[in-house]
Amino acid sequence: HLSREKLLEFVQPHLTKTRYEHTVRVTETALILANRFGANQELTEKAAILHDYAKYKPKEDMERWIISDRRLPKDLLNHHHELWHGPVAAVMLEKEIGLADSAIKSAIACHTSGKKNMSIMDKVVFLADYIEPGRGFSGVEEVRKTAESNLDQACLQALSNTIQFLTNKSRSVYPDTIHAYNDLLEIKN
Ligand code: DGI
Ligand code: FE
Ligand code: FE
Ligand code: FE
Repeated sequence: HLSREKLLEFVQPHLTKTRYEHTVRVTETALILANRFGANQELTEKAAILHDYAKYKPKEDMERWIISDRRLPKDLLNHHHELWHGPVAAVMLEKEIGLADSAIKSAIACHTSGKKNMSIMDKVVFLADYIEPGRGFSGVEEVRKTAESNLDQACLQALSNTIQFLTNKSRSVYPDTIHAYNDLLEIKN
């Protein structure tokens, strides 16, 4: 059983100082959201602490994991490597620290793109990563306001902002991002 302190000590050497501070803020934000929307506190805390574990792994290492682990979607290789660190972290942590909990692995894996049928905990970690107090994305203030009362609507706004940001820059949009967006639109309507 790993405590919050032990897990933070574990991830710190894998992150930069600013990324570690982001991780602490994501964890605090995720716990508030978990409490508000009814996700498991202990599992949410672990997923949040570990979510960016693979952020600074060499691209070549992540590529090897995607090629060799049958659970990792191969289509990641056709998209920007920024999308790889979540899915890769989930499988690396399984091997390196015996992370077995599928809810934690799911939240880590989909924290950048989202996906269809996200659990409450998936949404909480995804949204915490987007609205933590250090973020300055355009439109984040509105998402923070929505997150005070509506988890799905806040995730939908975050996804919409991200999709607009990417298309404005003519960058590809990963299919799971679109799937998450369409899925949440359906919940709303
Ligand atoms: O790891 P963090 O910086 O805390 O945040 P993150 O894991 O949400 O990664 C954000 C980056 O990922 C940001 O540069 C936008 C990019 N991104 C998110 N969704 C997509 C995407 N990039 C592409 N190409 N396609 C996506 O669907
Ligand atoms: Fe990330
Ligand atoms: Fe994100
Ligand atoms: Fe993050």
